[in-house]
Amino acid sequence: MAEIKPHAAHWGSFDAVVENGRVTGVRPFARDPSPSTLIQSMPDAVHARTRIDRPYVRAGWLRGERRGSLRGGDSFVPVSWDQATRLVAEETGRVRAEFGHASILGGSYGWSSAGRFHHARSQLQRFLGLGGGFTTQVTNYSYGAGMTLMPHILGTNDVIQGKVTDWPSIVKHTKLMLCFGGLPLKNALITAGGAGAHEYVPWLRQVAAAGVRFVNISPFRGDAPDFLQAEWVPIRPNTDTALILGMAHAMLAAGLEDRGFLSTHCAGWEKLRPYILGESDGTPKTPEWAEAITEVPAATIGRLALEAAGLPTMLTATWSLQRAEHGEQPWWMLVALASMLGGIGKPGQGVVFGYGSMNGMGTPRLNLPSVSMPATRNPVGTAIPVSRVTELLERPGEVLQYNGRHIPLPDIRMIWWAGGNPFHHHQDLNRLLRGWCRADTVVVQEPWWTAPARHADIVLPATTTLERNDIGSSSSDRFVRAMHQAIPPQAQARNDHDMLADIAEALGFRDRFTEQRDENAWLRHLYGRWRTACTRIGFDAPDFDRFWAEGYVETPPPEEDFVLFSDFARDPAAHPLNTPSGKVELFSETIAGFGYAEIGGHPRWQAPSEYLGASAAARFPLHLLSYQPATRLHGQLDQGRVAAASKIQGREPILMHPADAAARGLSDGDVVRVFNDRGACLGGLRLDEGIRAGVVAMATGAWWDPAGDGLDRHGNPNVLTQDVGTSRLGQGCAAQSCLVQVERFTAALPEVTVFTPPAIAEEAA
Ligand SMILES: Nc1nc2c(c(=O)[nH]1)N[C@H]1C(S)=C(S)[C@@H](COP(=O)(O)OP(=O)(O)OC[C@H]3O[C@@H](n4cnc5c(=O)[nH]c(N)nc54)[C@H](O)[C@@H]3O)O[C@H]1N2
Ligand SMILES: Nc1nc2c(c(=O)[nH]1)N[C@H]1C(S)=C(S)[C@@H](COP(=O)(O)OP(=O)(O)OC[C@H]3O[C@@H](n4cnc5c(=O)[nH]c(N)nc54)[C@H](O)[C@@H]3O)O[C@H]1N2
Ligand SMILES: [Mo]
Repeated sequence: MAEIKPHAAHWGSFDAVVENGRVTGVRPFARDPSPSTLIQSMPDAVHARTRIDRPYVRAGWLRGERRGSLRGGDSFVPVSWDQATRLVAEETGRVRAEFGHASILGGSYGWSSAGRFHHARSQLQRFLGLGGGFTTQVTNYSYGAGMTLMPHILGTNDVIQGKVTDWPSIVKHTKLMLCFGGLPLKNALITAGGAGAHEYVPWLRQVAAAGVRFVNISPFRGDAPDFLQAEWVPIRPNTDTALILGMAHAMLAAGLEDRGFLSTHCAGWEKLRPYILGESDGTPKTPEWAEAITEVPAATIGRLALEAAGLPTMLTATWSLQRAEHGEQPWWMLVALASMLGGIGKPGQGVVFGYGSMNGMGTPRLNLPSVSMPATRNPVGTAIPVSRVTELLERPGEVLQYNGRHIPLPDIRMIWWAGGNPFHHHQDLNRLLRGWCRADTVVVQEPWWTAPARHADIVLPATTTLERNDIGSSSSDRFVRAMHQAIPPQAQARNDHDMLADIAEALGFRDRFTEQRDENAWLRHLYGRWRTACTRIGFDAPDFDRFWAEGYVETPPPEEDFVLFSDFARDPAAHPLNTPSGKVELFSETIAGFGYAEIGGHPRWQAPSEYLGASAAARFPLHLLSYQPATRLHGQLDQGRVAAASKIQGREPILMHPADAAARGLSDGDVVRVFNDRGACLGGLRLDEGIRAGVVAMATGAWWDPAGDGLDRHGNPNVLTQDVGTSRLGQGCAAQSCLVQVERFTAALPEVTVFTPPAIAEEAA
C-alpha cells in the first residue's frame, strides 16, 4: 500500500508517494494552480547513485597532507561516524587554538533545503557561532550589488524582494510594462523556502488579459512567454544602462520629464541631468549614442521613451542585470528613469526589481513573517561579501574594500560547507580551486557527491529533506507547509542537526546547540514563535497539531492592493525615505564620498571589460549568458529526469543563433568546446533564432566534471565566467560579463563521470 506524505521543496509543494520505503512518485499540492515539473525529479535525486552512503576522509589528508595539498584527485577512505565526529572535533579544536576563530570559513553560502529547521547553512552557522565564531559571508549571489546600492538611493531593499507593488495593482492600472531581462517563466518555478502556490503564471495571464503592452528588452526572446505577445528588443548584454540613458535623453529633449516629482521627491537631479545632456562630460547620451553601444536602433529607444512618458508604465528589471561588472549602474539608472516618469509610489507604476526572477514577487499577501530559526550570534566580526570568496582565500592579511568599509582578510585554515555548492555558484572555478587548496582542512556536509564533496577532506553524508520532518515557509508565499518524513535516512546518512550536535558534544557544548530539544520539540518551538508573531498582526493560525495533521496553513490574502512607496509619493515630508536626503538619491553624496573610481555619485555608463563592444571581443567574440536553469535549481536535481532529458549527448545545452553556428560550421546537436583564457567546457549545441546573434547562453548547474587538463566534460559555465566584484561598492557577483569562443569538439567524446561516486579506497584498519 502506498503511503502519501505531504512535503515541500524550493521548487514546489507535493505529496510524496512512498512504497516499500522508497519514494516512487510525487503529486503536486492540490492548492497549487500551476505546479512545477521539477518536483518529478525528486525520486531520482533521493535514490540516486550519487548519494553519499557513509562518512569518508580523503586518503591524502589521513596521511597528513594539509595546506596546499591537491584536492579532488585522491581516493576516499570510509570511516565510521564515531571516527568522523572525533576527527572533525579535533581538527576544529586545533585550528581554533592555533589560528583563531576567524581562520574558519563557515559562511557556507547556499540554498540548502526548503525546511526551515533542517536548513543546513543555518544549522552550521549556529554550531560555529556557539563554538567560538567563524568568518562569514554577507549579501548574496542573487542581488549582492543591488542590495548594497538600494539602501543608499531608496533607503530600503523592499524594491528587490520585500513586499512590492502587487499584481492586482498592475492589472488595474498599468498600461505598459518595460521589462529589462523580460519576465521569464523558468525562474518562477522557484520560491526560496518552498512554494505552496505558483501564482506567477496565473497573474501574468491576468495582466496580459487586461491589455497591458509588454516590451521584452533582453538578448533572449524566450525571456517573455508567447502569451504576453511582447515586443522583443534584442539588446547587447550588459549595455542596459546606455539604453536607459538614451531614453532619458529623449524624454528631456521632448520636455516630458516630471519636473515636479524630480524636485519634490528626488535629490541630485541637478547633477544627473547635465550628465544625460552631455553638459558635464561633453557626451550627450542621445538615442544615437546609445544605439552604438546597445545595437538597439535609436528610433526604437526614442519611441519607447515617448511611449513610457505617455502611459502608466511599470519598469522592471530582472536580478541578472546587476550580476555583471558595474551591475549597480543599470538598476540605479532605472530608478532615475522611474523618477523622470514620476511613477514611483503610484498604483501600477514605478520600478520593481525581479518580477520575473522568482515566484512570489508581487503575489498579494499580508505582511506576515515566515517560520525561521532564531538568529545566533557570531562572536567573530569578519564578514566578506559572499562572492569575494576566492579573494579571501588568495589574499590573507590584505584588505578588501566594500561599501566604504575596509575588511582585513584573515588566513583561512579550515573551510566548512553545508547546504551550498561553491563549485556551482562561484565564478572562475579553476581559480577557486587553487584558493580552496590553500586551506589545511575542508569539511563538507552533503547528501550527494557534488563537486564540493569531491574536493573535501572530510565528507559527512547528510539526509535529504524527505528523510526528516520539517516546516516549509517563505515570506513571499501564503502557505506554510508541514513536511512529513517520507522515508528513513538512506544508508548511513544523518541529519545535519544531529551530526553537528554530536560534534558539539565532543567539543563540550551539545546542550547549548540543541537547547535540549529534539526534532519534534524544535518544530513545535519554531511554529509557536511564528504563531505568536501572526497573532500580533491579527491572524490566528491553528495550533501545531492541527497544522501538522492538515499539512498546511493558508494565510489570508490582503483586502487591498499594495503599492510600494505610496505614502512617500503622497507626502514625502511626512513619509521620507530612509536615505540621507529623505528622497530618491539620483546623486548620492555617500557613494561619491567613498572615492571609488569605478562608481561615482550618480548612475553613468561604464563599459565592462568583457562585453561585445570591448577590445577583448576580437579574440572571444561571443557574449556568454549563464542564466538560471529551467530544468533544476542551480546544481540541485541535475541528476533527475527533467535535467537529464534536456542534455545533448549528455552535455548541458548551449543556445546559439543559427548565423553564428553557420559561421563556425556547426549544427544543432553538435558537441562543442566553449572556451576563453580562464577555462573550457563542453556543451551540446542548440540553435535558436530567439537568441541575439553574438550571444550564447548556457544555464548554470551542470555538475562540474573536470578532466584534469582544465576541460569540464559536462558543461558548467562557471569555468568560463570572470571573478571580479561588480564594483567596490557592491562587490557582487559579475558572472554575466563573460566573453567566449565556441568551436566543434573533435576529439573522442569523454564520458561524463560526475554521476558516479568517486574512487573509494580500502577501509582503514
Ligand atoms: N555563472 C553564474 N553563476 C551563478 C549564478 C548565475 O546567474 N550565473 N547565479 C548565482 C545565484 S543567484 C545563486 S543563488 C547561486 C546558487 O548556488 P547554491 O545555492 O550554492 O546552489 P545549490 O546547487 O542550490 O546548492 C545547494 C547545495 O546544498 C545541498 N543540499 C541540499 N539539501 C541539503 C541538506 O539538507 N543538507 C546539506 N548538508 N546539503 C544539502 C545540495 O546538494 C547542493 O549541493 O549560484 C550563483 N552562481
Ligand atoms: N528554474 C529555476 N528558477 C530559478 C533558479 C534556478 O536555479 N532555476 N534560481 C533562482 C535564484 S537563486 C535567483 S537569484 C533567480 C535569479 O533571477 P534572474 O537573475 O532574473 O535570472 P537569470 O535567469 O539569471 O536572468 C534572467 C534573464 O535575464 C537575461 N539577461 C541576462 N543578462 C542580461 C543583460 O545584460 N541585459 C538584459 N536586458 N537581460 C539580460 C537573460 O536572458 C535571462 O534569461 O532565479 C531563481 N529562479
Ligand atoms: Mo540566487
